[in-house]
Formats: sequence, C-alpha cells, structure tokens
Amino acid sequence: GEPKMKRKPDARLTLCLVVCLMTFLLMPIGAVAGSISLSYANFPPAPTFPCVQMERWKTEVEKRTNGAVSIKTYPGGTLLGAKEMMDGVIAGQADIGNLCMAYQPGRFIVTNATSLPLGIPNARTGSLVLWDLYKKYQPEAFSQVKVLTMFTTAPANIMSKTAVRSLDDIQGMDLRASGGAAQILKAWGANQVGMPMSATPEALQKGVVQGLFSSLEVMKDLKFAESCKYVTMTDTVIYPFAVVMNMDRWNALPPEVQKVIEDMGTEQAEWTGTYMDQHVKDSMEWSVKEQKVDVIALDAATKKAWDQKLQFITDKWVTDAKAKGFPAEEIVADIQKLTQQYQ
Ligand code: 3IO
Repeated sequence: GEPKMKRKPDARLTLCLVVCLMTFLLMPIGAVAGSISLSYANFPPAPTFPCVQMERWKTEVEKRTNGAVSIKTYPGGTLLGAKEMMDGVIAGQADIGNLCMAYQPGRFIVTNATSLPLGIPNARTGSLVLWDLYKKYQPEAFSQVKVLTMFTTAPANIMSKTAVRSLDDIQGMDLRASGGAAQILKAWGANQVGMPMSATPEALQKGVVQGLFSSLEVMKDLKFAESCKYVTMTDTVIYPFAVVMNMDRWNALPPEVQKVIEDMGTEQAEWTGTYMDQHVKDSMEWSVKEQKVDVIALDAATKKAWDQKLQFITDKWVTDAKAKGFPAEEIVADIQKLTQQYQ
C-alpha cells in the first residue's frame, strides 16, 4: 500500500490549504487573528452560572469576530473580587467585569428595583425585564462604562442546615443574603448576614451562617446541598447582574467588533436566563436524589403571611427613590408591565 498511503496526506494538505485560504478571504479587513486581546474578570468560582455565561460569551464573540478578538477569562476573583468589580473596570484593571448589583444596593438604584418583591417568576423573564429597564433609563450609575449585557438569577429560596417551616423557625436564624434579598430576610425576622456569594462556602463551613437565601442552582454548583439539607420554597426575589466594559477599551474597538458585541446584548441576557432556569431544575433533582435534601413547600395560608410581611418594602423604596430624584413609580410600573410581557 505505499502509493495509497502517499495520496492520503496530499489530499488532506490540499483540503487544509483551501480551507485556510477561504477562511482568510472571508475574514473582514483588519481582522488579524487574536490581534485584540481582552481580559474578563468574574468573582465566583468557575462552575457557577456567572462564569458559565462568561465562557459562552467568550466563545461566541471569538467565533463571530473570526478570531479577531481573543478573551482571557478570570473566574474565582483572581483578577477582581465581588465588590471591586465596577471600580476595577472603570480603572482598567480588567477590560470587562461581571458584577452582582445587589452587593452595592445604594449605587445601582434603578436596576436594583428589579429585586423588589414584584413577582418576577424566573430568570429568563427577569433577565429580559432588567435589560429593557436598563436600556430605557440608561442610569447615571453606568455612565463611566459600556454595559454589554445584564441578567438575573432565578427567584431566591431558603437553603438551611435546619428546617424552616414557619415564621417562628426563621426568627433570629443567621442567614446570608445581599441587597434586596437581605431586606426580605430581615422582614421575616431572620438575622441577615451580608456577604457576596463567593464568601458563602467558607461562612457555611465555619458556622458563621446557618444557611443562605439565593437561587437554588448553587445547591449543586457550590455543593451547598452537602451541608444545607433543607430548602424552603419562597420564590421571592431575583438578584440582578451586569457585565460592564472599560470605556476607553470599548471606544478603541473597531466598529465591526462593537457591532458583534452590541448585537449580542439581548441574546446573552436571554441565554443566561434560560440556562439558569434549567440549571435550577437540574440542581434540585440532584440535591433531592443524591443529597437527600428535603424540599419544604409553604401552604397557602403560610405563604400569604410571609408575603404580607414584605408589602412595605416596595412602598418604602418608592419613597426613598423619589426623594433621590428617580421616577420611582414609573420604574415599578415598568417592571410589572415588562414582567407580564415576557412571562
Ligand atoms: C450568585 C452569585 C454568584 C454565583 C452564583 C450565584 N447564584 C446566585 C447568585 C446571586 C448572588 O449574587 C448572591 O449573592 O446570592
């Protein structure tokens, strides 16, 4: 088989050359592979949803710019931590950063209104509502950066080491939450402990907190099901996130690259919400099956009593936000209207 053996590599080489040539000819002018390199910082560990969406965005941007842009991702707070994300991106310590707006409640007033108890039912709806709200109000809080996309978690529930079946059970319990969700824990009588998600595994392990209030995909992604054997279903509020880019780095991008990235804003919000909603289901299936987690549903009367405790929160937010000059009632009405539209 000598002659046969020889023909094979030749054919392959020809094919390779043709493909390379075609790829080169199809590349937009100026698109030299990897000529633009961007860093992307993220605060939680790699298996969590903010990092999964980051990797998806990286892959898509690299593909859609034909390799002109290459993105180096930094999960786990290795480039910027949870609370330094916004200022770090403004200062150019990272080109792009993903932040949870709940960690700075007073800084992102308009967008954090999505974490009022207004009944956003899932992450897909929440993400599309938040992104529309951002585009409509273009809040001053983001004037120093380019916002690439926004998304939310699924609604928060209580994950705890001991069972929470009633308001009595939750009184004085040390539970971790941030931002809008923190106020809700307080309203129910828990001892709310504030910290970013990235600090929570250690706090649970050391016994600083007895549980947390967040979306349930972390039961699997951060293995909380190993210590929190109870989940109380409250489906109360979402946590809002933003992906922001350093303004000078954005302005320096070629227009065709800017277009690829801008065209992905809504798509990435929806992709992340959809991923989150599915992943919550997967996480809870695993938690119940493999980790023997007990899922507690509140009966109608109990749920009503819990919800009643939250009624003052939106009214208080409206009063405070109005005093600061925001069109607070309009913002709340928009969130409600958009929620209806997308759900
Ligand atoms: C979150 C933050 C980082 C990684 C996974 C996460 N799942 C839900 C959140 C929401 C949040 O920021 C928080 O602190 O509960």
